[in-house]
Amino acid sequence: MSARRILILGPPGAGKGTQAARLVEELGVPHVSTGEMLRTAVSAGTEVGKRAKAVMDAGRLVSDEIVIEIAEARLGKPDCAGGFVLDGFPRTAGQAQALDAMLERRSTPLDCCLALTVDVETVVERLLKRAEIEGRSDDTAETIRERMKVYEDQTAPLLEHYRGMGLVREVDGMGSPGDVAGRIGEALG
Ligand code: B4P
Repeated sequence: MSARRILILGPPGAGKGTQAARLVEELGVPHVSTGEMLRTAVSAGTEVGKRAKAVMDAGRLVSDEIVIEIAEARLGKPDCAGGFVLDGFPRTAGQAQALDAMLERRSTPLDCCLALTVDVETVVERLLKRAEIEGRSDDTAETIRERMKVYEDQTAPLLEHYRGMGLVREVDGMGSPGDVAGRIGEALG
């Protein structure tokens, strides 16, 4: 597996976080999840966390300004020099432009964009199940619908952007996490 700078794109509940956790283990690179970083900020009650909480609970996107700043800071840390798995960033055209510029400045382009495909009903089921287990405040039926809509409107168009760069490898995200991980392994070669 030669790819080391990997982006995982997919709708909420597609398994991005789940697969990213496996990949980082295998590759020995950091897992960069803006969702995790924002949840940590919310729990710690930081200024960013206070601004992000209501937006996240409503299933909407935290502002580009905040997210780009935390992503840039994380990707600039020394442990990202040898690669990273990006999960949940970018989610808007503005974030994608910022990421492109940041990686270009450092001459460290993305190697691959894994696009996880799933059917919406399955994803809603997965997230409702997670709501029972983890009690995440943005996993209610209403918020999940809003997050799906936001994904279709703002994030799905990024696939075309990365397709244009020749980076997209589509992976079927249905089946068990192990099945999906196997397909990702094949896609990465
Ligand atoms: P995220 O944390 O990125 O949340 P997510 O889209 O729901 O994906 P996640 O990675 O958690 O779920 P996964 O698919 O792995 O973002 C949360 C919020 O933060 C956003 O709504 C937004 O408000 C904010 N945010 C984050 N990044 C942002 C950005 N860049 N810009 C603006 N705002 C931002 O897994 C879902 C569930 O399915 C899990 O319970 C898992 O165990 C299960 N699962 C996974 N794979 C499975 C499989 N194959 N079979 C069965 N279950 C499976």
